[in-house]
This record gives sequence, structure tokens and C-alpha cells, in this order.
Amino acid sequence: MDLGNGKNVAQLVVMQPSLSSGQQSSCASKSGKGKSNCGSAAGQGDLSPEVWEKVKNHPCYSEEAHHHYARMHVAVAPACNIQCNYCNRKYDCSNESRPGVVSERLTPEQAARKVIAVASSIPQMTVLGIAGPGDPLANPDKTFKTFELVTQTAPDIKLCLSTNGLMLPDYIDQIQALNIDHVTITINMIDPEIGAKIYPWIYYNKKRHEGLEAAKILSERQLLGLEMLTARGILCKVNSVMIPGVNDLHLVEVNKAVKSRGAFLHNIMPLISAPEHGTVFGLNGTRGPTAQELKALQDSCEGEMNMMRHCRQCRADAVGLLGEDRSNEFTTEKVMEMDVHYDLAIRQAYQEHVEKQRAEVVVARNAELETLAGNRSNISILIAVATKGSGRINEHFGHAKEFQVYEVNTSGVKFVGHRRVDNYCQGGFGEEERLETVVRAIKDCVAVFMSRIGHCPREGLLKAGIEPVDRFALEFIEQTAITYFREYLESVQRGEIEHIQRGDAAIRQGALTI
Ligand code: CLF
Ligand code: SF4
Repeated sequence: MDLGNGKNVAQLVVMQPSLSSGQQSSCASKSGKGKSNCGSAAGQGDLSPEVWEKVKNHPCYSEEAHHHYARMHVAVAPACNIQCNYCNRKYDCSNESRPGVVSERLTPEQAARKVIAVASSIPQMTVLGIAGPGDPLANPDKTFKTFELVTQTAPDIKLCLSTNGLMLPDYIDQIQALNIDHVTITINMIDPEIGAKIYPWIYYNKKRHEGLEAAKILSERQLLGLEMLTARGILCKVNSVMIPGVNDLHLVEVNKAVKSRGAFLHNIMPLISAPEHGTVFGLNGTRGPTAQELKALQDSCEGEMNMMRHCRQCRADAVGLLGEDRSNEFTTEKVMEMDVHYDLAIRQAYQEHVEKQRAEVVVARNAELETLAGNRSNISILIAVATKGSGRINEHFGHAKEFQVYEVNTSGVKFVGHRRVDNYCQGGFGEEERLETVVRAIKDCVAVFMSRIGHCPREGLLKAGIEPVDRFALEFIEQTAITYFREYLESVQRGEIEHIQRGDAAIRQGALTI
């Protein structure tokens, strides 16, 4: 099938480095393990068909989908109506974005053209989000106009909105009328005393409010907006920034409050804080959480409610799979020069191909899980993985800019987070300093999987007590993580190795560029 740009579906498959030609070609019958889950379980589980349809290829609402499907953001919303102490207006919105200046602000017309250009080139791009760089609902005309224009040309693209929630109750009708099925609200507190430490002021009803009063209004509006959306069947995700010493303990209460109001997913993200960002928290030395502090809080909130653990705190103009950014390929200048041709059939054909690959991952994992049947142990390990996506181990150690972290025990395998690093290999040479940052980021892991690794970093990892594993190159992550765990457990049970509780690891806090 021709894409109109000289490429066909087969060529697009080859263009995606992470999409191998399918070493295993059986099809999944069913996936999922009962409970509706946005953790590692793939498949519909006990979600209704209607909800499954909304989440199945949304990379943020389904952890499993994020290995296969991409999102894009368009930066059409520059203004904001509140001030968060973790935000510097010169940078992207920290609700949804890492601190990095947005390259370009777009008009709705420019944004719509960009979306169509990306959708034509990246057929697994399934979601358009508007997340800043300010607040989308502080810029309602630009936000809704952009969604309207995109829907006219590309009705298959899911629409997604992320807001601080202050103006949300006023726009519920418009959100529903435009079929915006996914709304994220950033809720960092339900107690104004805590809110006053996070928000110095808000601008509401043509007036600036400060301190407790500001936090009270914001909290009431956020919770009201959440209730109104869920009453209409719109899927809501709640983002919370974990700020140690300010709201970390309180977020368990926030979790209960949003769960009781029907939120579908809770995404607790680490505070990104460094003096160079010029934020209040960055300048007053408020630190972000460690990897294990974040995981412990996420674990404690994980009950019936799904916790998101794969958020990349992406920029307001990010394009691509979560964790990658292809926005440089789609600058306004480049988009204007592109011969844009939107073909729904091509996109659907490509996505069918992705679905087959996705099913293979699940079948392989479930078959491997059977080999652990009857084996009960309290041992649980973390494994870091270098991957470019598609659920495979397909990244060279030296090229990895992040490692995905999986927890494995006799109950199964679960994605529990990711760690950003400086890639070890620089122009063909490894850098010792960079290896140290990698080790700091994954030192709570027993092993790290990669497609290839050089001699020096291999030795360095071994010295740090982390086993480098390249024997599973190009194979499925979850399946091989279970294989590795089974072998590890057998070695422990035979007394050949001793299982040692690992230490904590660092979440990278510096300025990020993706
Ligand atoms: Fe964008 Fe947000 Fe929609 Fe996703 S991002 S508006 S829900 S399409 Fe996703 Fe990025 Fe995390 Fe946001 S990884 S920052 S949760
Ligand atoms: Fe910054 Fe977003 Fe907070 Fe507004 S809502 S102050 S843009 S982090």
C-alpha cells in the first residue's frame, strides 16, 4: 500500500528499528489477568469493551500499549492561570512536561497541519495531547480550535487534554462535544494547608487569590471537574507530583479522594527540581524523591486503582513513543515543506501489524509464566532493560538514554518504572563518568538486559554487582525476565548464590532535553 510519500506499510515496518520481523508468529487468544490493569498486564482484563476501546492504543493509559503506540503534543497553550512552585514559566509545564524550553508555539492551524504530517509519517501515532506549555483551559479558544481542526481531517486520532483543573468545570460540555475521551488533571493536594506550600497564587474570576484561599478554590474546582467528567463517562487520569517533605505522605489521601470520584488512573510523578531551573523548589533546595521512595508510594496506592508508572514527564511539544522525541523532524518549517497525505487505510493496516506483534509478546510471556507455576518464594528482583520499544531487548547498552525497570517474582513480571541516564557511548567511546551515572540509576537492579555491550562497561557493571545480560538480544523483555528470574531462583535454592536485598537508586534530576 502506498503512503503517498513513496513508502508502503512494509517499508514503514522496516523503518521502525524496534519492530522486528516477528520471530514468533503465533496469535494471542486472550491476555490480561482479571483485574483491569494499566500495569504490565496486557489486554482487556475486566474492562468494559467501551473503556477498552478508549485505552487499548493510548500509550499513557495502557502501560502495555506504550511499547507500541506513540503520542504527540502540540504547544498551542502558552498562558497559565496558577503558579506552581515547581514551575518556571520559561520552561514547559511541569504537570506534563520536563523542564526544557518548547521549541515553537503554534497557532491552531499550524498545529493541525503538524498533527496530520506526523500521523502520515508515524502511523502508530494514535493520540494527540494538548498539555501546555501553560494550561490548555487557560487558552480555551486555541485548544478547542486545534482539536476541532484535527478531528475534521483525522477522526481516528484520540484527543487528550491535560489541565491544572482550575477552569475545568466551565468546559465540560465542550470537552464532551469534541469527543475528548481522555482528560488529565494534576492534583497535588486535597488539603489547602498543603496546597498553600505548592501554589503561591491562582487567578480566578478576574482576581488574584493567594495562600490558603487560592489552594481551597483550586482544590474544590479540581475535584468538582473530576466528578463532572467521570459522571459523563470521560476517562480521567490524575497526575500528582511527589514533593518529599511537602505532599509525599498526603498523596495517599489524594489517591483515595480521586479514586472515590471515579478517576481511572493515578500517575504519581517525581518532582524534578534543580537550582538551574529557577523554580521556587529548585532554588530552596526541595529535592525530588529517590527511585525507591517513589516506588514505595506508588506501591502503597496500588489497590483497586491503576497506578501509572511509565510516565516520561514529556515536553509540551513531544512527538513519538514515550521516552523518545522526534519533534525535531517536525518543525514548522519542515512541516510546511512536507507533502502531507493522510491515509486512514494505511494507518489501520500498520496498526493491525502492531497488534499482531503485541499479541506475540503476551503469548510468549504467559507461556513462560507457566514454567513458574507451583514455585512460591518471597524473592523479588528488579531487572533494567535497554529497549527501543515493541517489548523487545533491542538497544545497545551504550546507546540507551533510559532503562526500563521490571519487577519479577513468582507472581509474574511487572513494569515498575524507568530511569533516565546519559548514554554511555559518545561517538564510539565510552565514558567512565557516564557509567557511574548509569550504575547510580539502576543499582537496585540485579541485572541489566541489552542487545549488545562492550568489554569496559561489562566489567564496570560486574564490579558494581549488576549482571550485564546480552544473551537475550532481540527477544521479548517480559518472557526473558521470567526466564532469568527462574534461573536466578533455582541458583538461590541450590545455594549457589545468595539473594541480597539491593539498595536505592537515583532518579535523574538534571535538566532534560527530550
Ligand atoms: Fe499527552 Fe498526557 Fe495525554 Fe499522554 S502525556 S496529554 S495523557 S497524550 Fe503521558 Fe507524557 Fe506522562 Fe503525560 S507520558 S507526561 S502522562
Ligand atoms: Fe506551570 Fe503547569 Fe503549574 Fe501552570 S499548571 S504553573 S504551566 S506547572
